[in-house]
Amino acid sequence: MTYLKYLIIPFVFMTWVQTKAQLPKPTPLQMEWQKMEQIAFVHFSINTFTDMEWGYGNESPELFNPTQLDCRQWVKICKDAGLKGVILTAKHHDGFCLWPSKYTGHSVKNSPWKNGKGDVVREFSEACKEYGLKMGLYLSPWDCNHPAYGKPEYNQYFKNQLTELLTNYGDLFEIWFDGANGGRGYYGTDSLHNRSIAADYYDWKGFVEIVRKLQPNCVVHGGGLPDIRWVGNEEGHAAETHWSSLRPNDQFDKDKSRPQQLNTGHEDGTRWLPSETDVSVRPGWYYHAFEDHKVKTLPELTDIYYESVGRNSLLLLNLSPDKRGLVHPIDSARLLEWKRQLDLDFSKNLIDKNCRFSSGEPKNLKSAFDNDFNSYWQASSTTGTLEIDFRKEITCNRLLLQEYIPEGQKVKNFAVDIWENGNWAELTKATTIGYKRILRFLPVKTQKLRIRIEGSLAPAMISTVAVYNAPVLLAQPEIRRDQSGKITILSPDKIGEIYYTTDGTQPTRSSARYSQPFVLDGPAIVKAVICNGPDNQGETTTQKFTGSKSEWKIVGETKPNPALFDGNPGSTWTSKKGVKSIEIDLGAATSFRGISYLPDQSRGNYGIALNYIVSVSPDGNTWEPVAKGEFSNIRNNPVGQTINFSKPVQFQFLKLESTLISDGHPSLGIAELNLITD
Ligand code: FUL
Repeated sequence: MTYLKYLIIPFVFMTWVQTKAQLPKPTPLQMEWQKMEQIAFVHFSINTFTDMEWGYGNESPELFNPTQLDCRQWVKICKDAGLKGVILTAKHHDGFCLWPSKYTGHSVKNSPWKNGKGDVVREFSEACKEYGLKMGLYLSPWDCNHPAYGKPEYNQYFKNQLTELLTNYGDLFEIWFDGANGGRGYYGTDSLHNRSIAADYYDWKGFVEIVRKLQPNCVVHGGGLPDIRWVGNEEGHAAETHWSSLRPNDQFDKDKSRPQQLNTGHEDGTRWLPSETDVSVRPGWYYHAFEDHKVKTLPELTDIYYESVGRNSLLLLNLSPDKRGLVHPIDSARLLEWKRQLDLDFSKNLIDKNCRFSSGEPKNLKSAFDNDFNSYWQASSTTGTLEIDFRKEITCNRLLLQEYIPEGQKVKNFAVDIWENGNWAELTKATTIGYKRILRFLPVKTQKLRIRIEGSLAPAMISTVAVYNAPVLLAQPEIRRDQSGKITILSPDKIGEIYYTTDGTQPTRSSARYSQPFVLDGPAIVKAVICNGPDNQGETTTQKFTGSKSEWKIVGETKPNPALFDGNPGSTWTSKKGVKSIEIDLGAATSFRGISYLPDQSRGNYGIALNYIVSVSPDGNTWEPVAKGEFSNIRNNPVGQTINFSKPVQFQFLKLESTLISDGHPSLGIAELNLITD
């Protein structure tokens, strides 16, 4: 045994010395970027005026005419909301430029705004300077307006524009090259057509060289993934296990999608490529008045914070100024509420000078608790413990940890214990930490707390441990109706009591208290709220239901189909392989003026329709098409879509078909399908 020790110890030591040497580390620029933690996006352009998410490139610059454009208002809101930098869409996929580019007429210079003398990028850069926020720009490589798009010379056009933006507007902290490319566009012609490009079409290397030369302190998003990576979705969450490192492109796992791997990173990654979580405060990236009631709620935005910043990612939160050129008051109020909530959550670190700390490795122990990122405690092996004795009973529901990542990300998994009746009891287990990891749990009372690092790539370096007791933020209830008309109301966190109304009024503690499902078929409106204790009332959920679905049948299917008719966005119906459509027998001639389609909401996003044809029929045999089009950006942002017909129809049969399903999936997936009747 004694001899064995001499063999094992050098072996273990060698293994982690080796691993340590190989661990990827951030550059000082990546480190500075990561410490910003939360930044803003602003999507504002011609799409704001055409009510679109992806323009076609043939929109007239005449349409761009904000009446009260004020970039100072946007930037001030971002600053007040605690966001540290702002990225503006200087040019989106439609090719319209918010600055008077020398290289195209498709810009503000041919718009009525300020008689063509305006420059939004200039006003934006001045506002950023005034409020002390870092400035970033988004420049879309896909350009549906430019005649040369798809030909080699377009790369030069793009470089010219990039040079203009990087030269004339002061320092940039981030440049965003968007990878999206839907193919279709006008490209300076009279007809809508497709231009496909090869995988190596863009001169990413050349683009990045220009950035390095003109703005050496600017990180690059996209563009062959040089500095930072997309988090793999536009819903606002990094995976719980989240590595800031990634393998080279040709070593990605074959059995997992690329977005899934960007969402987790690779434990054995060899490049430091931290993730950025981009998500909009609204369902879309651009302003649409019809989404005013869909601005994310406070609990939703708070979840986004915990699932991005709290999972080792950086949050990029989008604002969508409206046609006036101002952020809508609903959005600005929500952002400020969000800031207030986060300030409350982290208002008091319960680790203070009265606490006592212990560990198997006592050296530099205090450095883990001194709130200084640059000082850290280091474990002596790939496991280790950190123990806090509060010396009085405390109540807590948040644990914040930070690894000293300038030396790489190491922790693979850890557990948290609390002190219960004179013994340690495991509270929770988790995986990675990285730059910042925040665990949320239901409030516990304890006098001691212990962090057990169970495995790491090399001895962990922990620079921050903090413990908080955040006020309980009540989630919004979920209201579902199944095919039989049965309504179920759920409290996602299973905290508090649910109160509801069915007459359109606001529910309060004096409204009906929900205890079990009830039937309410036909057109209906249900509002519900969660209350906890005498003073804590959450936000109201409002759910409108159109006519009854009790007689609906999927043509060709004999079994009832709960997934399509259960009112549960979390379950999805899929068509048979190779069939990219659905026919529904509504049971009787029904009048409606459109339909709504919710694609699969699972992380795999199965069978998303990229385009649609809706047809109606009196008998299921002769069909009349009533709407045809595409769902822009639905793959990255699979939110509910609305299809409005040019006039109301009255028919018994409805067909939704798609000729283009995302990711080459052989079937159409539908989480929910509803008629629009009002
Ligand atoms: C996507 C784009 O297609 C969206 O329109 C939006 O700009 C988002 C941030 O990136 O890829």
